[in-house]
Amino acid sequence: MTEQGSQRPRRADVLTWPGGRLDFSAGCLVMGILNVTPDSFSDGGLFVDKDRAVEQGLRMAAEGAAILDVGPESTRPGSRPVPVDEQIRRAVPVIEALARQVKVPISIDAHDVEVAKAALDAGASLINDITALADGRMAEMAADRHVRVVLMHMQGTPAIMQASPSYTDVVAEVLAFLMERATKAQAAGIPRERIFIDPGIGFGKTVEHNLALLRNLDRFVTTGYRVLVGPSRKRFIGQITGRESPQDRVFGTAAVVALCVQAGVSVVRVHDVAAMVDVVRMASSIG
Ligand code: HH2
Repeated sequence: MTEQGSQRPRRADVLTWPGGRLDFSAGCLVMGILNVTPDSFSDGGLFVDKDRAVEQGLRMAAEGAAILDVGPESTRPGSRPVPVDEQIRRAVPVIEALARQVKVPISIDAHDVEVAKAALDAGASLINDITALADGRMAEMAADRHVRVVLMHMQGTPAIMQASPSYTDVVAEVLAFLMERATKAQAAGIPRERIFIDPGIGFGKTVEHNLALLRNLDRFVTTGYRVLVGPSRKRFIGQITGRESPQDRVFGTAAVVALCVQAGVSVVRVHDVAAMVDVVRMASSIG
């Protein structure tokens, strides 16, 4: 183990609950992205059809995804909110079908309580909230339902977040925000081991902000909370590599994923599951 590794907090290797488990004993887990939207920045329109979405979920589970993250609303820069009914209409049938057919836990990418509730009723067991439980009712509901939550940092809202992101010290500010929200979540009754923190790559951040956060992931990991990072195919990778099309950013994503593993991140959220499972395995084996 590296010197940095030996300073990492000790946590239970396996999270279990009735009907589900996440085993972190081999290191980092891969969360597969399943956007059931017409307009997501990378896979928009590919999985609006329920059968195609379910097929993609099954494929990602077979490729080694440990969690499937179903997203019924694009939050790409400039995007607008989608009505709750429409989000439920998009997500619930897919979650119901997948919950019957896969063992891996399903997560709902939602910040509306009604959407999250409908998804949990359909079989999801994790809430991925890009607003870090901004709506207090979400925290209460997550506590009542004994589910796991991802708290993500975002500056502004998707509609305006990339207009002029600004921080004095991006790492300290993002970390302080996440610690405050994690403390609030615990006060609402969500135990510490069920909370994941996420610096929110690309959410109100310039390329430099994203790189500073990625360079300092150890500061997030040493908080003792499990860390989730979502770099997959994002614009900062395109800006650095010159790859215009998100589909051409897989190697760039792989580099980020390898460094996430080295930093002790618990979950990487990605589109290219088979490729990133290999990357995680290799990087974990090296240490
Ligand atoms: N990124 C996106 C959406 N949800 N959730 C977490 N926890 N972390 C992230 O980095 C994250 C997220 C944006 O990516 P994507 O889902 O591929 O695109 P879109 O928002 O256009 O659907």
